[in-house]
Amino acid sequence: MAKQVRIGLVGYQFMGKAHSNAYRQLHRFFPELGVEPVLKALCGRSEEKVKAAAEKFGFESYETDYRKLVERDDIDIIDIVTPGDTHVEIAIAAAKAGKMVFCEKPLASSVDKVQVMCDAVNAAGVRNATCFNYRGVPAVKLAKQMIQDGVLGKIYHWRSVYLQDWIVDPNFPIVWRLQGDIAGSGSHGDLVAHSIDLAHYLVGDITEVCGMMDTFIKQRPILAESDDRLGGKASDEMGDVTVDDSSIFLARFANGAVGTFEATRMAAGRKNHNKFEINGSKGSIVFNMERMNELEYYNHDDPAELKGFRTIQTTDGCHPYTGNYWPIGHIIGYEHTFINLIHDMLQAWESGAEFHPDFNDGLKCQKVLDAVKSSSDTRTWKGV
Ligand code: SOE
Repeated sequence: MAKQVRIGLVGYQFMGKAHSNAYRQLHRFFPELGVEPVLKALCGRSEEKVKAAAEKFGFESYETDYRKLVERDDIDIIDIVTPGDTHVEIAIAAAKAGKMVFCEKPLASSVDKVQVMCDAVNAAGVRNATCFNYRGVPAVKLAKQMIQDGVLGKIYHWRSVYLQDWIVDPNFPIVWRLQGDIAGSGSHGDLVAHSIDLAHYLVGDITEVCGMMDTFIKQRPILAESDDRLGGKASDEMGDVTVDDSSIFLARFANGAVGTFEATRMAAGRKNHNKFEINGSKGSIVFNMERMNELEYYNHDDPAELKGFRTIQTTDGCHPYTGNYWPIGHIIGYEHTFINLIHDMLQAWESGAEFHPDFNDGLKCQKVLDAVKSSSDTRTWKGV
């Protein structure tokens, strides 16, 4: 009989859908984990909407005030998937109530705020995790194993682009991800945060940055009504865009590697082009989320006549997570990154082992984000 872990989820739009789906699927694909998530309560401010979402996602109950949710004694983990400006207060309340806290990235909009969240979970001694879901991609975990095993040798270069195009249309409305007071930043915290976390995970700590952040479309229609697919209906009124459209920076790593990072939501034709290349003394790897079931690998030690990038299909059962899904070659998708990350998080929850990415990893990421912003504002290199 699997042990139950009882989930209280705050927020029910795009990420609410992704997280609640992951909890529902987990036990079906990973029965040996011995932990089964139970969707106890969904929380949101509008009773009508949260009730409908709770029914749709399969929650047993709903709450309209997160303060009531965190106090419930039938909940073990508070999962926060609301817009960024609400994370701090909910995380603090959850930690004070003794609950484990799982929170979407970026944790907050500044190092100071994220530090407050870290202090709260540390003071309460509660487990915590940050949803950097791309750590749950089989190819990314394989990349981690290869680097740890020395397959790439000494790492010289990190090169990432995270490109999307969903705000290219100047009439795309100012949803919360385009509002600085809510999201904190634009492509910076939304996209480059993922690349920073992957770089930390795969290469190591970033120590110095030189950044350039820009906003191309400074006014857009004000939002009339949001949907759960990043967009919504535009009104006739115009408003200011208060976040970056594009964020680019150079970085130095503590281990001597160097990196380039680029993120934008204005790259026409690019949908979820979360790509990185790592070059080491013994070879290179390339990953692209748009082809997430593959990892390209170049082995510098191959015989000269056979040298060239090969494409590893990471669907073979021997690759991380994949033995729990489909027969060889039957691919997985975006939603599985959440199932896999939550699998690892709950495995650690059950065993009491340390888990990453935790709030401290979120803080490390935020330190880089803030340093890049400050570098861009002052047009100088900044230490992290
Ligand atoms: C939108 O840019 C978005 O959904 C991000 O908010 C997610 O973090 C990223 O994984 C995919 O794109």
